[in-house]
Amino acid sequence: MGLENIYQLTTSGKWRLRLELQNGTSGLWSDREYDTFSIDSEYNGYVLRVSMTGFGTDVDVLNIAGPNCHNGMKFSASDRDNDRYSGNCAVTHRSGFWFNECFAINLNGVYSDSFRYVQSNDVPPTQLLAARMMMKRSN
Ligand SMILES: [Ca+2]
Repeated sequence: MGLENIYQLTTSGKWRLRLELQNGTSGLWSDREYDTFSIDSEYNGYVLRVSMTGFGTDVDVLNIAGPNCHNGMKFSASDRDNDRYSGNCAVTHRSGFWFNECFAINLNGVYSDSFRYVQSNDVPPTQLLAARMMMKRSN
């Protein structure tokens, strides 16, 4: 589903976002759910807005504290540098995403390369085998 479609859908009602991630080493799936999910218009750079309440078993990977936080960032692509990095994260990591400087997770990343996420700021990134993003209207 494209960004414009997500924007159009999330302009009305309240939407949830569910992420399912398959660990590239163990093959195990983990998931997390955001209570709210929307993106802004193209004019506003399709800014990502998510919020999560309560505690999951994994870190809030889209809203991790520090320079890798995705929440509130515009979407960047190879021809549209909206990140806070001096270069272009989308070029460096060969994918479009809501990059900051650059990412805690890269759901559009290149397999066995930039398709990975951080579980904690203290440990090396985890490679991903597969990932799903699902959205659901909650009211
Ligand atoms: Ca940049």
